[in-house]
Parts: sequence; C-alpha cells; structure tokens
Amino acid sequence: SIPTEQWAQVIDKTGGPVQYRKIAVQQPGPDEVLVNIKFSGVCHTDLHAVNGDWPLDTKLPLVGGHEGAGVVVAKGDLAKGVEIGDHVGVKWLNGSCLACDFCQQSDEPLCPHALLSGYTVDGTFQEYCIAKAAHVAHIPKEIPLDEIAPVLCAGITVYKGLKESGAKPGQTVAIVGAGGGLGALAQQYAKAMGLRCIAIDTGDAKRKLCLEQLGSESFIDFATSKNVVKDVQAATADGLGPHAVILVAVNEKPFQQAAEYVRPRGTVICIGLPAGAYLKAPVFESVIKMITIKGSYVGNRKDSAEAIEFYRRGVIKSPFQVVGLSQLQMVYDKMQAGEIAGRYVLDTSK
Ligand code: 8ID
Ligand code: ZN
Ligand code: ZN
Repeated sequence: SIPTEQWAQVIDKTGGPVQYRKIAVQQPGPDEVLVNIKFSGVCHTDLHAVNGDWPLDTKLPLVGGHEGAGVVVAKGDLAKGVEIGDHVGVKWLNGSCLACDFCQQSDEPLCPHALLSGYTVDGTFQEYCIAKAAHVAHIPKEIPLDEIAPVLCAGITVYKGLKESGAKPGQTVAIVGAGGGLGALAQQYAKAMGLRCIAIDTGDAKRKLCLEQLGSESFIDFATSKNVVKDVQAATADGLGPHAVILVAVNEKPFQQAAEYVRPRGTVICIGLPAGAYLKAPVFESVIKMITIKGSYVGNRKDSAEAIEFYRRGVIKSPFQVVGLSQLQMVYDKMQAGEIAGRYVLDTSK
C-alpha cells in the first residue's frame, strides 16, 4: 500500500539549506505514473539548482533529483506502455508535450513545454515521485536499480554527446572533467563505442580511476600542467589533437581552451553548465581548422533506451557509492569541493 507521507530532501528557497523532512505523497494525473524511487544519483545539476546558478528559476519549495530508479506503484487511466510493478527511471526530462515541432522530430529535450525533474517539477530525492508515463525510461529487471541510477542522467547525456560529436571508432576524444559523474561514464561509453580517450581532471584519485578503471590512455592534470593545450595535443599520436572534445567540467576555463587543442575538422561538445560562463574561440584558427562547436543537452527517449541497453550488456562499469537520502548535504559539500570521483547514489530508505 502507498503511504500518505514520505521522506524527502526539500529546499524552501534558492541557496538552501536542503532539509530532510516528511512531505505528502502526491497522486498521479491521468497521463502520469507514481514511482517508488529506490535509488537516485546526485548530479551536479542538482547543486546548480540549489545554488541558483542558471538564468532559469526553479519551483519552490523544491524536491531535487533526476536520476531516479524505482518501481511503478500507481498509474493514471491514460498512462500507456507501463504497468504497475515495472522498473522505470525518472529522468531530467520528466515530460514534454509530444506535439510541438521538436517533439515531433524526437528532440523532446528542446520542447518549449518540457517539465524538468528536480527543477520545474519535484524530482527523485523523495520516496515517491510523479513522472509522465510517456517519458519514464524502461529498465530491464535484471539490472540493479542502484547501478542504473547514474546512467539516467549522466550516462544518457554523455552517450548523446559522443554521438553528437560524430567521432568514429578508432578516433580520440578528450573528456574534460573526466573524474566526475558525467566524465567517468563518458570514458566508459566512449570505449564501448570504439573511441580512444584522453582524460583531463585533477588529483591522484581521479588519475588512477581514469587510467586504471575507466580505460583512458592518458591523463592530464589541469591543475599541475604548465600548458594544457600543448599537453592535450601531445597526447595524440600525431600531435594534431583529439578528434572531439567532451566538456563536462564545471569551470569556464576549459570552455575557452578546447577550440585551441581540438584537431582540424574536430568537434567540441559543450555539456557542462558552469554558472555565468561564456564560450571562447579564436576566429582565425576556428576558420582555418574548420572546427565545429556545439551544445548537447541530455537525450531523447531513444538515446535513453540505447544508453540503458549498453549498460545491460555489461560493457559499462563506472564507480559509484551508495549513502542514505538523509546524507544529501554531505554529498553536496563534497561535490562543491570537487572531491567526488564518479557518482554518489542515494538510497531513499535511509
Ligand atoms: O544535458 C546536459 N548538458 C547536462 C546533463 C547533466 C549534467 C549537463 N550537466 C552538467 C552539470 O550541470 C554540470 O555543470 O554537467 C556538469 C558536470 O556534471 P557532473 O559530472 O555531475 O559534475 P561533477 O561530478 O562535479 O564533475 C565535474 C568535474 O569537473 C572537473 C572536476 O574536478 C570534477 O571532477 N573540473 C573542474 I570543476 N574544472 C576542470 C578543468 N578546468 C575540471 N576538469 C578539467 N579541467
Ligand atoms: Zn543530471
Ligand atoms: Zn513538445
């Protein structure tokens, strides 16, 4: 039976603090499902939402979270293609109109009516979460729910970004912010897609992780390198730079460096969203190198299904640690300090 009250992590105002307290369980609307969230990853986006980093207001009070894996416990009359008992994921894209120009061409993240979990609607840092039935990710029952949680935002997003880069098997991608949640998964998806990786981040723990567990061929420490641009180029066999750059760092600097070291004809994919940051590229080199710079934003329903299928096949392994939902503030503190290698996943029962 579904309780009327549940534990959640809530902010009442931008800037926090985040409070672990009991709130009411909502009922699903006609086209919605109610998901008993078992585990939720913590994405840096959740911290941006608390801090008010972006030029887009959140709802308040707000339950954050958008990497939720759980079990459907109730559904509305019009909720199609999903049954009670199914394992599903609640993603950043909680819902979209399914009718606009973008939804019609499977660019649902661009929908002007998109609902964003843990931002414009309550998210997955609670035991029972509402989501639009059309947009929940379907999770095969053989996949443990704690393991799949980070895939539901980080995995989908980097998989989509790698596809958008156009990099082909055998080519090299630089992953900037490689030791974080998105970066760790980016190396694993890149490897599974036949790409070679240069990891860029800082510290010995992240160096070890990238080189020994995640399959990168080289690691550049942005904090100790005397010249990141030269070092990245030197890490490619012919010294001409990586074919693609995946920017998942939460810092403006690399968004102003990538165009300098990307290979001629190469592509820079911007995914990280540091507060108030601007892209920069020299016009002369951008033109004569014929480079491409583009943004990439989560993924559509098909990208999501594909990213989960890579995981189900056992070719994606990325580190995560599980703590209780009650520990969210500790996770945010470590994230702010850049101390998380991989991902934290919250167990909503603790
Ligand atoms: O759809 C999207 N575009 C999307 C989806 C999901 C997340 C975008 N994001 C955004 C988040 O909002 C956030 O801004 O991607 C960014 C990364 O999220 P994350 O992976 O969850 O963050 P993290 O775990 O804190 O990792 C960030 C890493 O960047 C490194 C840090 O050391 C950390 O490991 N980093 C920093 I800060 N500065 C760096 C630099 N100059 C750097 N790495 C390399 N060079
Ligand atoms: Zn996210
Ligand atoms: Zn739409």
